[in-house]
Amino acid sequence: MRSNFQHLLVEQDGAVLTIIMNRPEKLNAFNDVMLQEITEVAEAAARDDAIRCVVITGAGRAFGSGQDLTSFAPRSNTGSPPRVSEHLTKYHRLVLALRGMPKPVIAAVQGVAAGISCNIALACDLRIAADNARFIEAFARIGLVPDGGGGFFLPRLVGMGKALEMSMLADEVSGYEAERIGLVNKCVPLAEFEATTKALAQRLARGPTRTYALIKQLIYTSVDSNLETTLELEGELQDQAFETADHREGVTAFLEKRSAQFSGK
Ligand code: LHQ
Repeated sequence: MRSNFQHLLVEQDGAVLTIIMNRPEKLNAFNDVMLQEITEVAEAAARDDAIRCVVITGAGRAFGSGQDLTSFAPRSNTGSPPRVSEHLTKYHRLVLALRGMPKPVIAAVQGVAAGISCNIALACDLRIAADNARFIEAFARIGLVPDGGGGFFLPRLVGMGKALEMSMLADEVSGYEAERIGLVNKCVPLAEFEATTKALAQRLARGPTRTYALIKQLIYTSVDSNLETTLELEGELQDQAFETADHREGVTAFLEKRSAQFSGK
């Protein structure tokens, strides 16, 4: 994986890869270069067995402020409107890379997460917020519908009523409120944010990585499926999990009354 990026900082600490969106003067708004770079890194991380957990976060005082509105603006004069749906397919590639990543992905959100940046956080498996976090489904403020998978993730995380409220009113949701409604897994004081994120990422990176990939498949398939189909899938996935070295290690460790040392295999 290359290490030189225009709008990203990428750091590897053991088996944890941290991707830092880095346009702080624009609150990490997505332009084409940053979107292309983060997608490239996410896809490379998915293929790299040495990486067992991915963290996505923002530089400076924000997670991200959504699409850079200076680089993708509506045309006010005559002429054909910009094909926003074509532009969105680039975001969809990132969303699919995060959901399909065969290892855990954490969004670490401090400061504002607005518009499509908020929804990229929702595409991750787990979310940690600092107590200065501000989640804004800002789309309706500029006459748009939630994109970047927001229409899918929001009602599944917070229920239909809150999803409609957040999308229509586009009001800020604080970190602690986000924790209360299930939008994030945990909100912590800003002073503890980095250490909490690191501890969770390192813990996940020591876990049974292949099984985590199967868990993602099971949970994400189930929300769009019925009980019978999910039970069938559960059997197929458990067959695979049962064959992993980490399953054998987990059982052996239990029987030997010691902690399991998972290899991710
Ligand atoms: C920005 C941005 C930004 C450029 C702050 N762009 N510069 C849409 C269209 C097309 C295709 C694809 O999909 C989308 C999806 C979307 O993401 S739609 C939603 C787009 N985002 C927004 O509508 C949010 C716009 N930003 C804001 O409302 C505020 O900046 C928030 C609430 C995020 C933060 O407010 P403050 O903390 O008060 O910061 P600020 O407004 O002072 O921003 C700091 C700087 O960042 C400022 O630049 P300046 O040169 O004046 O210091 C802003 O202009 C710039 N910035 N967001 N999206």
